[in-house]
Amino acid sequence: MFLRFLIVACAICANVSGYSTFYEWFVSTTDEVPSLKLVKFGNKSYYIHSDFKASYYKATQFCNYHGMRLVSVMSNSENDFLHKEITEIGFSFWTSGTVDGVDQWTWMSNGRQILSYKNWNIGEPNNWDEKCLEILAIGKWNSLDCYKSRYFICEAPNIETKNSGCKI
Ligand SMILES: [Ca+2]
Repeated sequence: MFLRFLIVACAICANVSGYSTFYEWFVSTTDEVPSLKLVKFGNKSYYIHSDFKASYYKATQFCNYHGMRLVSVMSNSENDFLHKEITEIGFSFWTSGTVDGVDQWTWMSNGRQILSYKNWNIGEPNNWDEKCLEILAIGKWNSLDCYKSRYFICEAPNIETKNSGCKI
């Protein structure tokens, strides 16, 4: 009796919230996983996160939770692409760049030292207490206290479809 009441109540509830049948409501709960809006450039996909600001560490955690990593900017063309994406938003964004104890800046997401391509703003990096790298809305890089709150960019390799390259 109680089970019947529960099913009827759920059916009514589902109807009120926009589902025409209890079955539709029941099935829909399994396929409503929110997905991140990605933009692609080269062999990477990016998530430009501007919903809330976070520290470098929380930004890293967010990207990892979603199967991504905080962005590493490996070339001028990649920096230009990201600059165009963030300039309209008008704020700076965390990257995975950070500095170790011997003043060597490194992209934490891939372990590569920042050597061949750099795009520091004039006078940067400028403060030993600023150990994380943000990309400014103007496209230049700034060293910043890792605990400051900023928007951030996650990246992931493009996923190839299983049958890519197959001829039909
Ligand atoms: Ca700085």
